[in-house]
Amino acid sequence: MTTDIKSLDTAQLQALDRDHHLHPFTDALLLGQEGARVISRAEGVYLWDTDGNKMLDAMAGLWCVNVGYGRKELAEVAFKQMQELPYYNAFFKTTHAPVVDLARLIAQVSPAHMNHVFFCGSGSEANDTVLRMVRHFWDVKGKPAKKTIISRVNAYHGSTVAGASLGGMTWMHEQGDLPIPGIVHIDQPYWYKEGGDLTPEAFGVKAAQALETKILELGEDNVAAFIAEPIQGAGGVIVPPSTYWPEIKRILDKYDILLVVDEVICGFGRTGEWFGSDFYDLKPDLMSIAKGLSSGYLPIGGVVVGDRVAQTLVDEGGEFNHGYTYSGHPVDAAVAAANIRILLDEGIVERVRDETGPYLQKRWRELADHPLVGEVRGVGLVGALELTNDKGARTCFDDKGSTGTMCRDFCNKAGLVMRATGDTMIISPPLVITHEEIDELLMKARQALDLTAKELGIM
Ligand code: PXG
Repeated sequence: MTTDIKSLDTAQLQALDRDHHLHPFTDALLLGQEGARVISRAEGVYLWDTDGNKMLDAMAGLWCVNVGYGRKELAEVAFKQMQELPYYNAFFKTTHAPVVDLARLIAQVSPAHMNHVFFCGSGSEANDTVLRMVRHFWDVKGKPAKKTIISRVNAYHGSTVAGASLGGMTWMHEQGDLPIPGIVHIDQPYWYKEGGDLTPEAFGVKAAQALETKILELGEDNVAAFIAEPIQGAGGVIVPPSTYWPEIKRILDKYDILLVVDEVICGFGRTGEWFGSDFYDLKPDLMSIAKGLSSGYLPIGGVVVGDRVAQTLVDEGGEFNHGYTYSGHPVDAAVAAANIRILLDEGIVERVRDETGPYLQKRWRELADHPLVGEVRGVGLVGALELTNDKGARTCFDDKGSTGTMCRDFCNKAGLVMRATGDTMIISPPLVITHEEIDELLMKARQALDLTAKELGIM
């Protein structure tokens, strides 16, 4: 127990990890047999493991390291804040400068009509807060029957009980008897897999109209909110057809139902705008935020609240019986504020919009010629590839994702971290990625696709 952990080699760390650490979203038995990859350090867009292998991290950690690794200024801000005020809460009529600073900065970069923030520790907690806040809002409004939240199949909204229930991952619902009551799901706007013979535009309208059908089925007076990611992330970087969001907005305007946009992945520059809500002009009532809020340097999330809901809660809401020990944690808040200032001062969001986003999308689309690739899609610095053995037919492998896993493993061997969701390959690199690093990403991705195709006898 006294051995310095830094003195242990990879095998020793793997053995201790297997014996004492239960990993998230992991088959513990399999991992114990194979041994975890041990990451030791990171800089810019690169990671190193304990065996000295260098990898280009095309996932920005878990979609979160927007300003890249190795930002000493964020470490310094945390160090200073820990010495001055390492912790205090925001309950019982108290506040502190770091949380005030962060709240005003978020209001500054958010859509104009959104000026308040409720803080929490993660994206899941943000969506738990959403559930409680929208129901509280309708209670205050004298419409307590408006409780049901409509979400979408294959959405990801977190892993807490409310987060996983709001999410539409059936394989998550199977563990723990989810979803909880009062949450229903409509189909997703996934043209590649579910669009059938319709054009993307016609399918976009059809997928959106499922919302109206569901509202009419439940009764407008029973529906509190619709929640959605602007672009589904973990579900497979599903970029909706251009007709989808305008039709959703038309429907929500017709009925008195709140729009909650889950910006946990799209927020803080991923699409080349500050929020996916700016990219699609969504004007949400609430936005869930996390990940890029602190670029993952410290855990923090929040709910950005539009003026309509905020004013009601402030003027008529009384006490909101909800909050977390770490709501607005001073060190997290100071680091998140410094992270937003880096995004602002270095013009990173504009660079994604005008330079690196268009360049990545151009180079990424070159992969459409690959025999294994059925579709290439993406926006800004997020992208997906559909792997197929029948190019042009929009079919997928019927193999429970083993082709995707094979391709991901070839990526890792080539020194590239790319994620597989089933047979959909996904990238979401740090927003500071350069043109040269994008070229390296593309070279390695193509190499991994070639090796996968050869292994399958397709090339
Ligand atoms: N909403 C969205 C849109 C997310 O992507 C969450 C909420 C939950 O955030 P927290 O901070 O509670 O994890 C997320 C998180 C994956 C993967 O496999 C994606 C997430 C988390 C874990 C795995 O792509 N996204």
